Amino acid sequence: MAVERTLSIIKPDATRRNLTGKINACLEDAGLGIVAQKRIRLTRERAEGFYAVHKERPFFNDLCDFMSSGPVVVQVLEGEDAIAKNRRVMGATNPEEADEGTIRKQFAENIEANSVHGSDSRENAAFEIAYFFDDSEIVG
Ligand code: IDP
Ligand code: MG
Repeated sequence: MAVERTLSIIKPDATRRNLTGKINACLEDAGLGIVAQKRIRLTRERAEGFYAVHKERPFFNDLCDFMSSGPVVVQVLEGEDAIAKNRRVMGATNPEEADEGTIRKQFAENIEANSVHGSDSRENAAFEIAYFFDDSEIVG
């Protein structure tokens, strides 16, 4: 296993409920370092660009509305096997199917408002990190 970086987003349902600190604690307790972080409000267009891979999916429009409905916290996580590790800590997309102890099991409201995003591959992690961060903003 290698040290990797992955893009994480704390979604509007979670920032609205003041869950940023609790979610960050889950990430850090799992051994993921938060090496960059900022709270921003996505425009509809920026959300569409981020989720472009999903543009043919039936939930795309609702998802882009949701992701631009309030503040998000975008962050770069770093650690051994960080991409897969973060996906394990997040839990399944649908919180009803998520394992006990995962972020989505503990905090998600539903399959759309599911509190966190995490990159699913090295290729997507590289694209998604560059979508929000300059190299100079990432301090490992
Ligand atoms: P992931 O976030 O677990 O990787 P994806 O399939 O990549 O799941 O979907 C991206 C996001 O789109 C999900 O996190 C969720 O917010 C939303 N989403 C996925 N599937 C559905 C659905 O069936 N209905 C509504 N929203 C969905
Ligand atoms: Mg995904």
